Amino acid sequence: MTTDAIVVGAGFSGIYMTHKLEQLGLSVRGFEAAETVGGTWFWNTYPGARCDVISTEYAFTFSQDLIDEWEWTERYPAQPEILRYIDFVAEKLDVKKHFQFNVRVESAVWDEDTSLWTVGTDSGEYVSAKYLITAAGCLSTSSTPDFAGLDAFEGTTLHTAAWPRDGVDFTGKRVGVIGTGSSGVQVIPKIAEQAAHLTVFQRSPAFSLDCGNRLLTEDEKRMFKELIEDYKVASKASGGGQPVDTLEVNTFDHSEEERAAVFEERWDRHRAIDLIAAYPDLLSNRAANDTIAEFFRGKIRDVVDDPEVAETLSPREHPLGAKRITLDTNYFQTYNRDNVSLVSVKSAPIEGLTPAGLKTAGAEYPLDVVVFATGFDAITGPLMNIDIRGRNGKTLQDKWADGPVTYLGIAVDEFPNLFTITGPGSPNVLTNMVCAIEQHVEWTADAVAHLESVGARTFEADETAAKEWTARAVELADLTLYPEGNSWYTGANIPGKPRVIMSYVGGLNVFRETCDSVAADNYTGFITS
Ligand code: N01
Repeated sequence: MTTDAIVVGAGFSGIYMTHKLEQLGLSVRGFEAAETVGGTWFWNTYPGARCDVISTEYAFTFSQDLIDEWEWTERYPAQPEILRYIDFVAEKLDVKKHFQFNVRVESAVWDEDTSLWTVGTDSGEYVSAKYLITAAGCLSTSSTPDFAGLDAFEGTTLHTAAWPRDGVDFTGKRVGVIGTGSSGVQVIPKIAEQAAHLTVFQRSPAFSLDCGNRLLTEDEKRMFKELIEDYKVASKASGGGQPVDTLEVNTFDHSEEERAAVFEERWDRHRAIDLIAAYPDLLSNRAANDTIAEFFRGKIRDVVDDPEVAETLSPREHPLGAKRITLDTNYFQTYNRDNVSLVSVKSAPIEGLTPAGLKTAGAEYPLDVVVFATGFDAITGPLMNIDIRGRNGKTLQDKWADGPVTYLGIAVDEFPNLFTITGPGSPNVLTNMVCAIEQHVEWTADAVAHLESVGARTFEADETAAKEWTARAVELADLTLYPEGNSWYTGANIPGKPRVIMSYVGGLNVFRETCDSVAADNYTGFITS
């Protein structure tokens, strides 16, 4: 069977991309591994799962109907509400009909003679298309460390990114949570409320911000809609896809007292970007960063009763923001509970699971349940897990063996007519994802419209353009503190993964202008035939 375009994934990107292709009059087939739309927000149903972007800003802006007809309830939306929103959008755009659900794409092979991609699925179907668009998400391939004894453990193991849909009852259980990133800090307080005892195994402490979540007021909801045009302009002009008021002075232009007042006022805004972007040099000057890092550590000491525990919870290695700042509700307070203990596995790493629990280099912990909050093979994982073969049978795995190389994060040389929405080398996760998705989807739709209008068969990134774009992204990242964080931003969380920043740090606004000028300049850096 042949269709004009195949879309992989039915999260935010997949449903919008499908809508845009349909508007162009193209035939589209979509494949989604889950039973319905939602992407990452379908799978991450662990208790406490909540977005770290304010609800009103974590929504599409391209359609006035969508804006008018949806109302958020909380300032930071919980997973069920976001999933309802994505479902609402998919219904409204009427795109579900293009998707096959419960079907995973396993392979995609480019045919030189026909200039078509043939996609193979786990249901045994093969479908060919002129355009292959991956909307597979940045955080959709979960990662579980390859611990010894995983199979021998007689209790239950869970991963936050593959949570049982009917929930888990921890009452009376001895639970261990491994990982203190965004997922860990959200799930830990919730499990602590139920479990007989919770042991948190922490390798690196997190800089975490109390999200101060609350219901949106009627005024806030009304004002956001009334000022939507201003918001659109401001978010498009911003580097992070969220308007932010960065001061016009650097950190050390302010006295210690002035800085403290700035940080304190922004802490109360409960919005991470307001803190990390308070001064322009916080993410590029380690000494400046140390001032805000120490402010965050002070907040931990204010909350945690036991000074030793507070110190163990205090990040000292990575700069604030080099790993994602986590957003929490009662995270640090949880360590004041009698039924919670913290184990640092930094110097005494986890050796593995035993039939009765977990063993570190220092001790053994009897457990009934082990929760992996150990994150994702991010950004490249979802693409590399598909056997994608471009010209001359070249696999994406080979192509990216030393790290991903893309042009604008959307195209890979030797892989014609492949568009990777929010792929490596685009601003993706360093921005408000929904904004980044809108930009990438709209740019892709315009490119496809152009190709159709000129009757092109193939569209491919030029090798030099891709290499130069990727080198530029690395150069820009090297001017920042991002490379100092051992995180999924750089692939450092996955053993053996090439260590390279996978996001364009130059800002979504600059990126948008670059993409627009590439298009205006007759798609410079692309080879069209
Ligand atoms: O994953 P992570 P996540 N032994 O990679 C630890 C988004 N998200 O699922 O830091 C012991 O951040 C690891 O330790 P270390 C958000 O973008 C958003 O929490 O590598 N520990 C770390 O503590 C986020 O950034 C929201 O030393 C091990 C943890 O596991 C992204 O998803 C909510 C280990 C993994 O943290 C990923 O977050 C949830 C080992 N062998 C997720 N291996 C919101 O919107 C790993 N760890 C709020």
